[in-house]
Amino acid sequence: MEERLEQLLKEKFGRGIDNCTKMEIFDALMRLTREELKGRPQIEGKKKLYYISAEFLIGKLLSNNLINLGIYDSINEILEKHKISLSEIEEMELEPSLGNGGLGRLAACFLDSIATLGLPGDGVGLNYHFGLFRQEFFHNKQKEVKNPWISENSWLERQPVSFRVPFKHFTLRSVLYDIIVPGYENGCNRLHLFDLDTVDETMVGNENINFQKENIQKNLTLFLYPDDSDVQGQLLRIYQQYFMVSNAAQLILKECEDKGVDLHRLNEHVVVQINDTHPSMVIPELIRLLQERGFMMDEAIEVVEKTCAYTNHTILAEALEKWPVSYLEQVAPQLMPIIRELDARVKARYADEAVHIIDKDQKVHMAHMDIHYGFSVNGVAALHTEILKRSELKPFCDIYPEKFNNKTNGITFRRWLKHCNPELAALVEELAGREVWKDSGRLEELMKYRKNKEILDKLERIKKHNKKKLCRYLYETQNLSVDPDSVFDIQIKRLHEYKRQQMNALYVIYKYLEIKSGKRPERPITVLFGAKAAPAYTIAKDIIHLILCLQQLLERDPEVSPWFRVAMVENYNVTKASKLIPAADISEQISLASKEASGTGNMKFMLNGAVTLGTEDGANVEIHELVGDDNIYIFGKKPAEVIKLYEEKGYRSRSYYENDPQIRELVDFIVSEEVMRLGDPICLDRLHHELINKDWFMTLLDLKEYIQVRDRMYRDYEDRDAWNEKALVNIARAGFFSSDRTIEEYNRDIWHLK
Ligand code: 26Q
Repeated sequence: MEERLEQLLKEKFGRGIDNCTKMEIFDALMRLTREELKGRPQIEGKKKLYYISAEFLIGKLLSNNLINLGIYDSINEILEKHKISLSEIEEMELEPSLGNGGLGRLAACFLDSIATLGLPGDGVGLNYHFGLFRQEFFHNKQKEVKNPWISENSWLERQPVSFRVPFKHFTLRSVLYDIIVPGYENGCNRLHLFDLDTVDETMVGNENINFQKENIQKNLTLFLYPDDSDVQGQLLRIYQQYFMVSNAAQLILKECEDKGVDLHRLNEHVVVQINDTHPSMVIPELIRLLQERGFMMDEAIEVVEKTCAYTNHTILAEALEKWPVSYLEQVAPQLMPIIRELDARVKARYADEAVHIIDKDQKVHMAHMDIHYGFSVNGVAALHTEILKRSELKPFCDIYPEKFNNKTNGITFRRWLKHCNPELAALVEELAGREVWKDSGRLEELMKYRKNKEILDKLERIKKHNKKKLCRYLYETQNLSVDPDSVFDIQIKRLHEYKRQQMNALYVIYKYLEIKSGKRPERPITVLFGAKAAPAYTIAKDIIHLILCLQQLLERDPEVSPWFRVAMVENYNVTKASKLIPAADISEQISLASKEASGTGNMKFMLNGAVTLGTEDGANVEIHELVGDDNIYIFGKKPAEVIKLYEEKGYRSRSYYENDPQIRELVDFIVSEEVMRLGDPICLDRLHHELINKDWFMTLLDLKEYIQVRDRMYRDYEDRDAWNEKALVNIARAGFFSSDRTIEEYNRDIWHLK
C-alpha cells in the first residue's frame, strides 16, 4: 500500500510523501482508493433494488471508503510514520452538496447498509452542480451562496450511458455519473447520478443563487430544491423530477433488457423504492415506457404495481406534494393520459374524494398515486406509522391494510461512531468486540459496565477530549471561544417551526435573564445550533436572526459570557455534524409531538453518549422505551393531546402570552431594546408577532415544562457518575438504531432480495 502511494505521488508530482502538500497526498489517496474500489466485486443477484431519491446526503467519502474497504488503519499508520494526520488530509475533500436533511442522510445510510449486507441495490438521483446553497452569516442573517462541490478530484465517474428525456417543448439528453458505494468489508453497489449534457454553470453569478428559471436546458441540474415560491420555480421542480424518474426508469429497463429479463416479470427482477413523493412520477413513466414496448395498459399497470414501494417521511400537510394538472401538461404531457387513467380506475371504485389522485381542483396528489399503485407504504418510526394509519392516511389504510408497514429509521454506525468518534469506537470495540460493526446488538455488552467506575470515567474523558477538539475547530473556523468544561447542549437540524428552535431560543433568553438577576448556573453552559433555513421561509430565517443576535448579546456581556454562551455554526452539514455530535452532552429533540416523523440526529447523539431532552415524538418514543425513564428527559404534551388540539382548534398562543407573566417576559425580550439594537427590527417584530398571534407549532404550550426539565437536567449533570451511567446506557441500547437492522427489515418485508 505504501509503495503504491509513493508511486502515485512520484508519477504525478515528482516527489515523495515527505515533500508533498496535503492536497497532493489527498489527491494520491483518492486515486489509490478508487483503484481499490474498482478491484472489489459488484454485488449481484436475481433481483435488484433501485432506491430513487431527490437527495443523497453522502458526506465526505474518503475516510468512509477507507473504513469500508478495511484499509483505514494501514493508511493511517503509513501517514503517521510520516507525521501526517489523516484527519487533516480528509479535510481537503469537498462535501458533496446533494441533500438537505434527514431524508437525504437516511438514503446515504441506507446505501451503506445495503452494500454492507451484500444486497444488490443502487441509488438513483440527480447530480446537482451547486446542490443545496451554502450558508453564510452576514449582519446576523443567513445569506445563501452557491455551493460548487464538483472538482477534478471528486468520486464521480462518467459512464457511457445516456438517455433522451422528452418534454413538451424539447428533448434533453442525460449523462450518467456513478459513485461507487462499498459495503463495510463487502462488495460494491452504485449511486447513479444523472446530469444534463447541456448544463451551464455560468447561469449563476458569484455572490448569490439567482438564475433564469426558464432556461431549463441549461439549469435543470444546477440546484437542489430551487426556490419554488413562484410558478417558474414550481415548474422547474417538475422538470427536475421528471428528468430524474425518466432516467431512472430507462436505466431500469435497459439493465433488464441487457440481462434478457422478460419485462412481464419485471417485479421478479426489480424493486423500486420511492423516497417520499419526489420520485412518484416513476410510476406513470414506467407504465409509459412499457406501453412503448408493446404492453397493454392493464398489463403495464399490473406489473408496475408489483414493483414500486413508497416511503412517507412527513405528516405536514404542506409537504405532501400536489401538482396542478396544468403544470404537468406543460412539462410532460405524455404522462397525463396515464395519470388520468390511473385516477379513473380509482374513481370507478371509490367515491370518497379523499383517496382520489386528481382532486376537484385539478391537482394531482403524488402520495395517493404511490399508495394505489405501489405494493407497500411505510412510515419511518412506530409513532409516525401509527399516525399515518389512524389519521393522515386512514382512508387508504381502510382500503389496503396489508400495504401499510413500519420501518423505524436507522443510521450507519460505521460513519456515526467508528469514523466520527474514534476514541469511543475503540472503547466500544474493546468492550463489545470488533464484530460490533456488523452486529450492532453487541453494544448491549456495555450494560455490564454501568456501575464500573473505571469505564464511566473513561467515557467522561472521551467526551472531554471530543469537546476540546470541537472547541479548537470552532475557534479556527468561526473564531468562536467555547469553554470545554461547560455542558454542551446541542440542537442541529434543518430550521423549521415544528422542530421548535424558537423554543430553545426562548430558553436562552430565560437563562440570560436569570444570570443577569444574579442566579448563576452551577457550571457554564454552551448552547450550539446548526441549521439552514429554506431561502423563501421567512419565519425560519427570522429565527436564525434571533439566535445570532442572542449569540452576540451574550458574547458581549462580561457578566454572562463566562457562564453562558450560544453559538450557531455556519453552514451546518454532514462534516460539521460529525464534529458536533461526539462532543454533545445534551441532545435537543424538541419538536411538537406528532410532527417529527422520526428524526435520525436523535439516534446519532444517543450512540455517541449524549442524553436526549425531547418530546414524545418520532423515534424519541422508541429511544425512551429502550433506555427507560431514568436515561432520557421527556417533556411536553403527548401526540394525542396535540392532535386533539388541532382538531378542536383549541390552541391560542395569545392566551398563554397574556396570562403568564414569565412567558410574556421571554417573548417580549425578542423586541427588547437590547436585542433590537443588534438586529433588524422588521425581522424581530415579525417573529414576536408570529409567536403571539399564530404559533402554529405551539411553542408556548410546552415552554414552561421545557424550562423546568432542562434546568433539572443541568442539575443532574453535576452528579458525574450518575450522568456517565446515563450516557453508557444510551450507547449500550442504541444497537436497534443501526441502519443494518432497518435494511434487514426492508428486505424481509418489502424487497425480498437474495
Ligand atoms: C415538498 C414539496 C415541494 C417540494 C419539496 C418538498 C419537500 C422537500 C424535502 C418535502 C420534504 C423534504 C424533506 C423531508 C425530510 O427530510 N424529512 C425527514 O425525513 C427523515 C428521514 O425519514 C426523518 O427522520 C425526519 O423526521 C423527517 O423530517
